[in-house]
Parts: sequence; structure tokens; C-alpha cells
Amino acid sequence: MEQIQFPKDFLWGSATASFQIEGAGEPAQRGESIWDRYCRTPGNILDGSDGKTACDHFHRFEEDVRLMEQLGLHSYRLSVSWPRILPEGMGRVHQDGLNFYKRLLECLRTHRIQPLVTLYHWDLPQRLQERGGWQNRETVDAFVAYAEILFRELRPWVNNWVTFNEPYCTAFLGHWVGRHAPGIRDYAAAVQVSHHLLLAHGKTVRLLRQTTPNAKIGIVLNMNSYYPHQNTEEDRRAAEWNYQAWNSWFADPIFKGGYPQEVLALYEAEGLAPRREPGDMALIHQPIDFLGLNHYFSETVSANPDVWPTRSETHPLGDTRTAMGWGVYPQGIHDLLARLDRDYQHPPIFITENGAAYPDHPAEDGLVRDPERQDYLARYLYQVHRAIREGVDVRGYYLWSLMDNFEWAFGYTKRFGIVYVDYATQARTVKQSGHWYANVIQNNGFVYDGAGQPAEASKANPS
Ligand code: IFM
Repeated sequence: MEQIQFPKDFLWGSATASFQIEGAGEPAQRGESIWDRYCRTPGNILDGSDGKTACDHFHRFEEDVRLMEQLGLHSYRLSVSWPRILPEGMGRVHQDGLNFYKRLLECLRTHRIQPLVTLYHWDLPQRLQERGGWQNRETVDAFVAYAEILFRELRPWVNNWVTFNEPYCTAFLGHWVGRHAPGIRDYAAAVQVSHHLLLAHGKTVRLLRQTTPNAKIGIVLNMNSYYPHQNTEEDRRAAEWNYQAWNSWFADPIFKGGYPQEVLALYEAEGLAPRREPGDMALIHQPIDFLGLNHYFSETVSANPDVWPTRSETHPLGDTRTAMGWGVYPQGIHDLLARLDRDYQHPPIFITENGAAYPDHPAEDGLVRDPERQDYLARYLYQVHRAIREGVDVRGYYLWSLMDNFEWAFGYTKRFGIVYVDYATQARTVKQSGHWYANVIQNNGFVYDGAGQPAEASKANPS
């Protein structure tokens, strides 16, 4: 048994995203987004569902904020739906949409919960997609114009902004794997999109500095730890390549001003390198106030020359799997934090997402018992704490997610919440893990019973 005590003023929160919870997706309520369109193609979403109603948070936000208060959250990470503000992506502002966020933010203020607001969590207005979406450099300026509206209108409530959530997913899942909207499968397009997202990030940081100098801004990157599958030179190199292609590709330009050399060299050789204009990298390479880190799982990597263009394959790592099939390997978050600390002169880090999906359901007594999630959270938090003890500047933790919600291509089949949502009635029930998390927040720590001592990864060495 070990008492795990987090630093004084550690920020405890939980996160959601607009499309995943809001609903109110009729044309009068918001413009069409690329996810509305993507959901309409049969086969794209596992259960054939969409985001039209989701958790109906648009109408139930007061109840949801009361739940946050009950849980004791210090902060709530939410995202704004771009097409709810600008149905066509630019031009006409939808005042009702703006008012929804003002009411939500006011309610958070009343309940003394600090908002952390993400400008873009994947719901691009469809009208912009029709002009090329993130492949088109003009979308960068459309984004900055959208950000300007939010900075101006929401300034009285919001002090902490995130430009993008997980640009990797928009770029590579959306434009290479095709399992996210807009469902494109073109590697060069994915790489170009990643550059445009980073550029939009940089320009937006500059805008905030000019218009709202007291506010803070950062970006949220999803990162995994990669380890060699076998202890061979080939696998060690493959693991390192994956680390650089998926993690450093987004973090190096921000913190070092350039793309990782080895990955860029391969992309250049394969005709995949992004088109850049003079000054782009300087815009991207601007000081930010915090780095948001989303982390869920780790992988081992084996070299495989037949896989284009990565020349490698990844495999889940961990002793158990979540409902997503992701391996549970808590030490991965520690190793990642340690490496970020080695690689960069970084600002404070917030874990902006971490959590797990399990097939939860209410028992006959109405309780939702989810011991696997509680175990997952305790083990990952233990490793976050370990990194802090070793000197990594981690200031807060946002659990994904506050409530069950629309899990993208998996529809409503995966439940990540610490609050159970009955989609037929929209009733909310705090799961056992939610009660446990409330206790962690109250005590700023928890008693770790060792259940989560990291199992040694037999084949794995940190890359
Ligand atoms: O649900 C997503 C979220 O939108 C972004 N990060 C990962 C979560 C779980 O897949």
C-alpha cells in the first residue's frame, strides 16, 4: 500500500468534445460538419449511428455541470463546434450557437469550474471540406478567423485555450487510414494536412498574443510509447521511427522549429513531404503556455520492409486490453513523459485525456460497477505521479471522458465515461469509477494497492 499524493494545486478535470456529446445537430441548430456527412455513408460507423442527439448535452448542460460539481472537478475541457458558430465555416455567425457556449460557460463559472476550451476537435464545417478542407491552405485562414470570433466573444469566460485536439488523428486517421472524417486515403494528403494544422496552430497562437495577451494557449497532442517488438537493431530502429513519425512529427515543429529529419527524408524520397512556404516553420515554432498530452496505450513495433511507407508494424502492448483492443501498459505514460522532458524545453504539461472503454452496464440495483476502469486509472495515475516525482512538470489531469458518448467510427458501442448514459432515456448515472475519481480529487491522491505494479514488458525496451 502506498499513499500517492499529488502536488498542491494539481488540477483535476475531465474532458469531452462537441460532436461527441452535444446533439442538437439539426440544420437550424448548426451547419453540417464533416462528421455528419461521414456518418451518412453506410459502413462508416459501427452501429450506423450519428451525432444528431448524442448525449443531448446541448439541452442538458445544466444537469451535466451539476454532475461535474458533484464529482468535484476543478476544470472541464470542452470543445466548440465550428459549424455551430459559423454554419458555412466562415461569414455568417450563428448567434444562437454562440449563445449556447456563453450559457454553458456562465454555468461553469457559477459552479466554479474552470473551462479549458478546444477550438477544433474534428468537426470541420462540411462547406469548407467542399473547398478542399484541411488539404487547402485557405482553411488555415478560415480557422484563424473563426478563432478570432471565439477569442473576442468568449473572452469574459475563457482564459485557457487549446488550438487543436490530436492533429495526428485529423491528418492520418482522416486522410490516410480513412476511418475518420473526411474518409480520404492518401498519404501525401495526410502529411500536407498535418502541416496545415500546425500552421493554423501557429497563426492562432500569434493572434491570441496580439488580441488577448493575458490568456493562455496550447495544443493537445496524442502520443503513444513505442518499444521494439524483439530486441533487434531493426525493431529498435522501427520503434524509434514510429515515435518520430507520430509523436515528434507534431511536437518537433512546435518546440524545435523543424520536422524530424529521418521522417522528412523518407517523405521527401517518397514524394510525400508537405509543401511549405517561407516563414511557416517560424510561425509554428512559437512559445506556447502548456502542452496537452493525450495518452491511452503503448505499442511494440516490428520492422517490416513490405509495409509502405512506414516499413513497420505495430502491436498492442500490455497485460490486458480495453474494449477498444488497446493494451493496458501504464508504464508507457511514464516513459513518454520522461522522453518529452528529455527532448524538449517544454512548458507545463497537462494530461488532457487518459481513460479507457469497457462494456459497462447498470446492475439490477442500478449501480454501474466498472472495476477495470478504476484499476486502469489508478495504474496510469500512479505512473503520472512517478514522472512528477522524477521532476517532470505535469500540472493537471483530465480524465476521458466525463460521460459515455459518440466514439467516432465506433458510434455508441464504446463507453469511456465515468458517468453512464442511458441513450434511450438520457439518464446519467455516476459509475463506481466516477465515485472513486471524486475521492481522488477530494484527497488530491489515493492509496495505491500495488495492483497496478507495471508488468515488465518481456520484449520491450523504451525506445
Ligand atoms: O473519444 C476520443 C477523443 O475524441 C479523442 N481522443 C481519444 C478518445 C478515445 O478514442
